[in-house]
Amino acid sequence: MARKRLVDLKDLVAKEGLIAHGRGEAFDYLLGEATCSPALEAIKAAAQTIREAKAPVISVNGNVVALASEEIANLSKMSNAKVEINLFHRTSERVSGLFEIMKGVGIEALGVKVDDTIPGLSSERAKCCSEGIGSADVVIVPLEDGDRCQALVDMGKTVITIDLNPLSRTSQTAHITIVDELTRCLPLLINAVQEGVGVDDFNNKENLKEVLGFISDRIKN
Ligand code: PTJ
Repeated sequence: MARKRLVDLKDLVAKEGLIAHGRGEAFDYLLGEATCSPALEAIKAAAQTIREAKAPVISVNGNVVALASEEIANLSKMSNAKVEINLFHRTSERVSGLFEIMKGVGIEALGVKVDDTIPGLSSERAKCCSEGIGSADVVIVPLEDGDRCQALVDMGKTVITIDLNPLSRTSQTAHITIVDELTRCLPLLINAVQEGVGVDDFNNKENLKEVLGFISDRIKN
């Protein structure tokens, strides 16, 4: 299903996005194509952080819109988070196509007219909006690349990511990493925000170790 959505929107998904998707699928097989218990803990921590945020922003790229525009819209509405289109392979056609898809699910996304930059990034992905990522305190960046995640952390943002690879630089750099498939995880995250769940204590490095332990146990058994 997820693959079908990507192929249907192939003009709006970067070629590299299809490669990224394949990488994700490989890790999803290792996870048993199910949400593992460390991911459930990370979802609770993310929900709490999103609820407590003053200016949360969901940063979306081509893959995220293609796979999960409706779920992103629901999360945005549930949490009052703005949605900003922020692309690695930025073209005006891709930005306006993705903007229209988000509009179709009731979201007026930022990112069409950019007036700010993410310091430390040389490429197009540095372009952002001052009323969005530029002034956000919490940024949710699913399927992110490592450099941009690091740059957001360096800006002082609290960064939440969703990434099937627990070893990716993004997973290792974010404050909260949900190691789960995007479309499987978002409904759980939306419920967690709605129900007000949280955690007493969350340590991302320890959580990632637990995910690796989970994968290792699955492979051995
Ligand atoms: O749309 P653009 O131009 O901004 O391009 C976006 C790409 C895909 C190029 C950009 O996000 C990228 O390069 O991503 P990476 O560095 O390949 O990282 C994507 C991460 O997401 C990888 O660690 C994958 O394992 C993971 N991933 C892929 N599909 C999913 C996923 N994680 C969760 N759910 C998925 N469906």
